[in-house]
This record gives sequence, structure tokens and C-alpha cells, in this order.
Amino acid sequence: MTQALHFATAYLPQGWASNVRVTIAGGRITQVETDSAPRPGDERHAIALPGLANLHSHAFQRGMAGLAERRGQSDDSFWTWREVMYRFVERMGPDDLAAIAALAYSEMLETGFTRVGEFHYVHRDTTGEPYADPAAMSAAIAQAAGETGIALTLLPVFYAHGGFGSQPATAGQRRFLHDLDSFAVLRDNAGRALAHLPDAVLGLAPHSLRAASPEQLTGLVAMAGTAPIHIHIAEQVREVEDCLAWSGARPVEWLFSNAPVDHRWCLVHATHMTPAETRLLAQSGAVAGLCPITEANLGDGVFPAPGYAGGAWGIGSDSNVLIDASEELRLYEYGQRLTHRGRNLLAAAPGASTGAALFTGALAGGARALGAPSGIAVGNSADIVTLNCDHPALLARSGDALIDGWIFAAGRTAIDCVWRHGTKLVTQGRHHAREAITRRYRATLTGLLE
Ligand code: NGQ
Ligand code: ZN
Repeated sequence: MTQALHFATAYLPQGWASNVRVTIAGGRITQVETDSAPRPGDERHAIALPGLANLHSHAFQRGMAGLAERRGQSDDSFWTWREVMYRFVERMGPDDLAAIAALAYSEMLETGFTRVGEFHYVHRDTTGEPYADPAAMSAAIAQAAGETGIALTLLPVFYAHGGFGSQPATAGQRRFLHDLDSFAVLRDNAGRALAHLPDAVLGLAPHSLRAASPEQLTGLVAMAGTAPIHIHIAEQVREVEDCLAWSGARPVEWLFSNAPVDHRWCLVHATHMTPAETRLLAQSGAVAGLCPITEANLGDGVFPAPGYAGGAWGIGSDSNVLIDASEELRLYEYGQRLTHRGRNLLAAAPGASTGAALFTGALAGGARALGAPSGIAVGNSADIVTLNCDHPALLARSGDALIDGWIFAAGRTAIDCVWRHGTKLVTQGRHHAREAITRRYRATLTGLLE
């Protein structure tokens, strides 16, 4: 079936264009015409942007959003939050996960994300034994992606150890664990669970330098081939200190000395880097996976953007404590403003829009990290977001000012419709299946939290 969408203005790879007519067949864009009048039967909208990639998500954590915001007995930190998270996931089965992920993914679509990189590490059953299908939990993720329509890059996570130097895993980590052989089986099965999803991608992820030994990391890189490789790195100061004590090197420094880091890689967080590490990462072609909302929520720190000129980066919603593409981008810039006491620090050049730099950076880096092209262009999946031109923050704006208005002055309330692979999934900022998804989510959470 061929359909055509017509936009008064659209953000194309070459920049803003007027009177844009996009023809779609089989979910893909077959033609992009500019300065073209609408034709009878075209669905007409005002402002179109390409969908963004959310390069780092732990969907299940959406279910505990807001439940770790109460001060504990001792100093609260990333590490005490992690204990809360381990307790939350203890009883979660595949159906629970599918219900929570469906809510998270519908919310992602509602804010303009059209692809998610799911960094998925809860593989075993509640007792720590493999499910009859070892990829049952991965299949639940695939089911949620299929149900909501979001594009999926699945990153099955390898996890074997509880700390640097192959320390034994703790009881709270029992559902995550594999050796290389069982992981290869898991990944094959997970790949089969993606078969019915349009343009799904299968990558892999060593969880962190804490969870995989150097030998295991080498095995995983070989297993990945040309597929995306993601890893958590240098998120917390304690992780840097532990890595130094173990190896004499800092995490990013260690990774560059011991692994072939290139454009296949996404280094998630990469918060604590020296200027030399920051330069190494920028020159490598790897993507820095920034998760500003979660990094703020967990007290991680601020990415060293000033030393990262020319480096690739994208955004992820990570813990999903709050899901909003524009807010991730805004907070990335605001973290820099608060740290360096300046304004428009991430804009590309004097006179240029900060919002446009944020959007294009995240669009390109997200596509690279998730192994799937982005942009409103012939051959790509029709993954398109429209903004509501009547939103007060967008009135009387054009071009890049529309992106600035969305990111800095409106947020998700400016999102109108979202198409993914040619199917309209969101209208007036609401996912078409949101009601049923929320109902199931409510029943699931009631069961898990009671
Ligand atoms: C995770 N999350 O795997 O969910 C981690 C916490 C860890 C973040 N790093 C666990 N934000 O790193 O050990
Ligand atoms: Zn993470």
C-alpha cells in the first residue's frame, strides 16, 4: 500500500525544506519531493522531524520509577539505588516484563523516540535457573516492541562477575549470569525472537568492566562481528577508583588499551574521563551514550562535553525514571550551562541554534549506535514525528527555532503524531494502544508491588 504525507515544513538530511511530500510503501520512504503542492489523498501536517533513537534503555526499571526517591538510613548513592533496583526485579517474570516494557515503549514513541536500544540483562528465572527458553525474557522485550511498534535494537547483556578482577556475583545478580557458551545460545535464541519485527537489529553488550573479564570481553567482541557493541563505563567515581586499583588504568583508558574500540561501539555514560580519554573517545568513531536524566537522578556527574568536539554522541533514557526525548536533550545542555556558567554551549557555531545541534547530534549518534539509519530520506523506514504548530511555544517560529521551541520551551507537549515504519502509532501525543497497555501495566504493578 502506498501512502503520502505532506508537510508544510520538514527537517530533511540537507536541512529544512518547505512543502515536503513523502511517499511511503511497505513501511519505507520511496520518494521525498520538496516545494511540492499537496495532492488529493495526502495526509497533511505542518512540521515534521525524523524520529530519534533512544540508545540506552532498561525497560523494566520503568516500573520502579519514583520509588527510590526517599532518603535511606545511610548516605544514598548509585549503589543504594542499585540495591532497590535488584529487589524490584526479583519477582518479575516474562509477562510482567512485557507489560512494563510496553508502557515504557509507548511513552518513548509519544515523546518522539522511534527506535530503542534495549540493554537487556535479566535473563534467568527468579531462582537463577535458565527459563525453558533461555531467551524468554528477551522474547518479552521483542513482544513489547511488536505490540507498541517501536523499532528495536536488542542488546543482550553478558554479565558474569560482581566486580573488577572477576569477583563472584552477588545473590541480587543471579538472574543476569552467563558464561560465553550459554550467552551464545541466549543470543541466537534472542535473535530468533526478533524475526517478526521490521528492521530489528541484534547487537550485544558486556554489561561493564566489572561484570566481564578481559578474556570474556575479547570473546564478546569476536561474537559481535559488525554488530553494535554497548558497554556501561566510567559512570561513577567509585568505578574509576576500583578500576585503577585493579589494573592501574582508568576504565576508558583500559578499554582503549585492551579492545578495538571503533564506530561499532557505544560507551554508555563515559562520564568520568580525563581530557586525554575524552580525546581518544572523540577520535575513535565510537558513540558516547549520554543519559542525562538518569545521570542526574543517580548522581553520576556531568559529561565532559567541552573536550569532546567532533565526537559522536546520542541520548538514552536508561533507568526510564522519566521518558522524554526533548528533556534528555535539554538537560544535556543545561548540565553544561550549570557547570561552566555559560549559555548555548553545545551549539555548533556562532549564531547557530543549540536545539538543532542537539537534535542532529543525537539523530546521527543514535543511528550509529543502534545500527540503523535515521532521517527522512529515500530507502529509510518512515519514522516521522510531527510537532503541533498551534503549541504556544512554537507559534510564529520557523526552521531551527521550531526545534529550540520544542526542546527548551515545550517538551513532550509539543509532539503531535508519530509514524514508525509507515504506521501512524501516536496521535495528539497519545499512543493508539495506550489505554490497553496502561490497564495491563496497572495489573502487573499491583501484583509486583503488593
Ligand atoms: C544497570 N544502571 O545495569 O541497570 C545499571 C546499574 C550497575 C545504570 N548504570 C547496575 N544506570 O551498573 O551495576
Ligand atoms: Zn544502563
